Amino acid sequence: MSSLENWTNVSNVSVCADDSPNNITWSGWDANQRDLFVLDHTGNIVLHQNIGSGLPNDLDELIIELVTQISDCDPNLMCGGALTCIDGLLYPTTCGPDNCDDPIDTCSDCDPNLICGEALTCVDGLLYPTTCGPDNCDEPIDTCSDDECIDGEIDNTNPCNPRECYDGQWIEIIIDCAEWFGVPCDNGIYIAPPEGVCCSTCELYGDVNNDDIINVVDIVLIVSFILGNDIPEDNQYIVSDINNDGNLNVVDIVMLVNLILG
Ligand SMILES: [Ca+2]
Ligand SMILES: [Ca+2]
Repeated sequence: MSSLENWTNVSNVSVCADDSPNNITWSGWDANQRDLFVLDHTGNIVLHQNIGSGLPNDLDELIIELVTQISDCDPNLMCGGALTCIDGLLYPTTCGPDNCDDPIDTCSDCDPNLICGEALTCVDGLLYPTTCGPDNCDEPIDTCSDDECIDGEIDNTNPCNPRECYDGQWIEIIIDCAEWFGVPCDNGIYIAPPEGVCCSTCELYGDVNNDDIINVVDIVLIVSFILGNDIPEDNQYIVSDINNDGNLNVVDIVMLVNLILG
């Protein structure tokens, strides 16, 4: 081959020459004069085009794409021989993909032998049955939201188990209600709490206006319920039905009068 300078414009560009008369590459690649070949970094031909009428418009993009395909791994790294799990892929050395190793299997980073607490734990939107979460190879049992909060915030969604935010974490507040501990409601009945309140309240039979006193005001109210002049609230009906027979009538008035007279 002579006059290679003609091809490199007397610069230091690398050139490979196809020895004549065999021209093995020329023949093997089915080349013609002014054919452009582009190879990727593994030697595969990715473009073969005659450029007698100019370079292809997308040549820049093709070259950039090919460059990004070149891995930055180093096959000469010194690596241990241990199987290594990285991003769900199993590699034969401790270097993993940094050593240009190809993965030999899929894998999991978790360790089923970890010692974990039993609390439900939210990790990345998934709920796990132990404090280790996925590190323990636990399968998620539900979705969840990572529970962060602002200090001082109150969550009263469950009034019997309200939560207050302290140090960015929800702290549960334990509510104890008298009824749950068998505290008797003498001469009265536990009335279910309104929405947003945990504990039932002990209300006296006959104390229709719930002022802790049984007197003529309560009699007037019961009479007005019986006559239909007023409609009792649910809890008023319960404490007005003094004999607890499900009806409001003169019997309840008589009993209330007896309660007042002692
Ligand atoms: Ca009263
Ligand atoms: Ca009654």
